Amino acid sequence: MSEKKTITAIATPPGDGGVGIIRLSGPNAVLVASKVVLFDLKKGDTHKVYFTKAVDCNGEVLDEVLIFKMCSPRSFTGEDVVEIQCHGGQLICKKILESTLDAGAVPALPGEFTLRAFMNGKIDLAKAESIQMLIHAKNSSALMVAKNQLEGHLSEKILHLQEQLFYLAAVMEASVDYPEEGLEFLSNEEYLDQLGSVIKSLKRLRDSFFTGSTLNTSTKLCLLGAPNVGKSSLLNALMQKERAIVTPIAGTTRDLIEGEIQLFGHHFTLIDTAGIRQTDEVIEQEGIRRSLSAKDSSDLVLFILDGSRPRTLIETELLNKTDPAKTIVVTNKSDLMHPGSEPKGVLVSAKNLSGIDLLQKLLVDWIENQNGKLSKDEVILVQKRHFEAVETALDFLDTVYLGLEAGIGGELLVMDIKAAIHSLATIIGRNVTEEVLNQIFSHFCVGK
Ligand SMILES: Nc1nc2c(ncn2[C@@H]2O[C@H](COP(=O)(O)OP(=O)(O)OP(=O)(O)O)[C@@H](O)[C@H]2O)c(=O)[nH]1
Ligand SMILES: [Mg+2]
Repeated sequence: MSEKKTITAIATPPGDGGVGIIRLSGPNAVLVASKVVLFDLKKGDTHKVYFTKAVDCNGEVLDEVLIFKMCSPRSFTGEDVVEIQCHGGQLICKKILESTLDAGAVPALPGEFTLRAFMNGKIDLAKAESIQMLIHAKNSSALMVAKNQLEGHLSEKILHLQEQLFYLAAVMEASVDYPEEGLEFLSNEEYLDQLGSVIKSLKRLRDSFFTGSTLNTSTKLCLLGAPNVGKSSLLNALMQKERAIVTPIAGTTRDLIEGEIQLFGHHFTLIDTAGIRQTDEVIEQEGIRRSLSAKDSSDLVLFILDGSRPRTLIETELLNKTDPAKTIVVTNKSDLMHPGSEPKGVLVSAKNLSGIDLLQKLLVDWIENQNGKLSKDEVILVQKRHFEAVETALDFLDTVYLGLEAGIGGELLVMDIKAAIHSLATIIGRNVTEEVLNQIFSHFCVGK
């Protein structure tokens, strides 16, 4: 990824919308943009917006646009940046993009704008990664953690731990350099005490990765039950659209049907399944096999009973086999309640939508109980790369701790402290190889 060239990309997502943004960054951003609009941007002020028209390489007008110039270093990338805001049609964005290419810019690679921001010292690596997380956050907890990371909380924590380790390394080195002075800068106990506290903080951070790694995932929610109980109707009610076919015929759904919903900041993947019953029909048998497999691979099961009739033996058996920790029982068709139906769990009617809000609340409560509520400025590890760096640092520091306990001199241990500092530095982007950088930024979208 060359830093000399001026890069260009559509920064807004594909699809039609109110506005589309074409973003340029690099030494010739202003020059290129001036060729693409009917306005001499070189004469325009920095951080000001101008209204003009975009043209193609033949001078043909493409659209009315707003153009925004941000001169280096006061821009996201630290380079000269120009953003062209046009109307948000896919085709018009593409035409203006082509025009910037004709005028001398080159297409940006995925994540290249953020890579440049990192290279130019505008953001550290942990912050760059948080931008990616922010864009792809599936729920409010993931969004909150990404925001904390973007604000630099993780970087600050790492820097603080590094400072403590630098101090210990410096004192150890000083004791080695001036042994004849007989100076004891820190007693062995003090070393152990200070190192122990760094190790404890790092272990807490490492352990947070379990929460962090599952934070941005969608919860797989399987709708299970006998045929005709209203699984597909409930899926449609939760999705607020006619996603699955609903008929009065038992055995309507044959295959798994998925749909995505967001509930109070939590993302769910709903899976409608074929109703479970004894059958000789081959297609239905396969459908039921898939239903049971979906049940096993889901995070949570909505076990649906039919309130308009008594429960069957098969239903009772199946219910007894479900794990109560990952099951919410729902009695549907509450509008047709049968006196012998033994309603269980939450009562809903997919038909008149009663009880759906209560069910939604139970789903959200279940997730929040699983994750544990994150406090507002909680620093947790989300990226595997960060987790591995902390693990490596801990390995070195554990060696140092054991060494100190065994009475080994600081001169033999200082190298391990430095190795731990080095490993932590990779989180914020010092000492990372180009290969690692390319790996990180290749996951970004073009235009970011
Ligand atoms: N009165 C009433 N009817 C309902 C309710 N929910 C579903 N139904 C009806 O019950 C029948 C079966 O509904 P589906 O949603 O197809 O049931 P299913 O569990 O997906 O059935 P299979 O796909 O065959 O396993 C349809 O006629 C629905 O209109 C409800 O809450 N009240
Ligand atoms: Mg169905």
